[in-house]
Amino acid sequence: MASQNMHATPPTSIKVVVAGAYGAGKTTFIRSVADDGVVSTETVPSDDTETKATTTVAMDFGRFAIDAGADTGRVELLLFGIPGQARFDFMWRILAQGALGYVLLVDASDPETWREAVVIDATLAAGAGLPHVVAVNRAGPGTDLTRLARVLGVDPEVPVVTCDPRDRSSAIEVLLTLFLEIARHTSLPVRQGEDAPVAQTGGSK
Ligand SMILES: Nc1nc2c(ncn2[C@@H]2O[C@H](COP(=O)(O)OP(=O)(O)OP(=O)(O)O)[C@@H](O)[C@H]2O)c(=O)[nH]1
Ligand SMILES: [Mg+2]
Repeated sequence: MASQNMHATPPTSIKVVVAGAYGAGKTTFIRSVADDGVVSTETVPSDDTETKATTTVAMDFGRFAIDAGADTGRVELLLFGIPGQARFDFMWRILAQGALGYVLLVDASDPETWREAVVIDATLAAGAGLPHVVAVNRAGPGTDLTRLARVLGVDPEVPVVTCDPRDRSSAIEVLLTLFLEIARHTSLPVRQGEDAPVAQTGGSK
């Protein structure tokens, strides 16, 4: 006998990249938001000048499911986090292959990292206008998002939002914004209002 789910829409999987300079919070972001287990490649930095206990040396991986409404159904974002250190920049291009969008995490409190963020942004967008969102963390009362976007050379059409990667609901907001950007650039039918996309597993873990 045929299964009741035989005609259910199969989940759509979309590859997205979580990018940003060294220490921007990429691994933290994916760990906060991933629905189940996360694959990480954390190692103690070999260089004493590094400021964190561990750094990503290859990639992070996690999944995040979205209920995209009646027309599109369930969409699974496959999240690939890049290593921030420039010596692993060959991984940026490898991880970007087949991606439909990316989050660029930018640390508002550390202008020394902004140049690197611009380099990563250019590498991922590759001139093709890949949909993306700029997520600004460690923002303070004096953080001016419009000015920061201008300093980074971000296209005025690209959403720039604040984010705390340690907070699941904050990270979810960023991914839903990215998903709407991807839908806008593709043929995915996504509605606004009551049928707008939401996280499939809720806002907190
Ligand atoms: N206070 C504060 N801490 C933050 C914020 N975002 C990230 N952090 C912290 O900053 C650190 C970032 O570390 P990771 O998540 O390893 O950063 P990463 O971008 O993956 O680093 P690499 O892979 O080494 O490039 C973590 O300890 C986070 O808890 C923020 O908005 N506020
Ligand atoms: Mg990392």
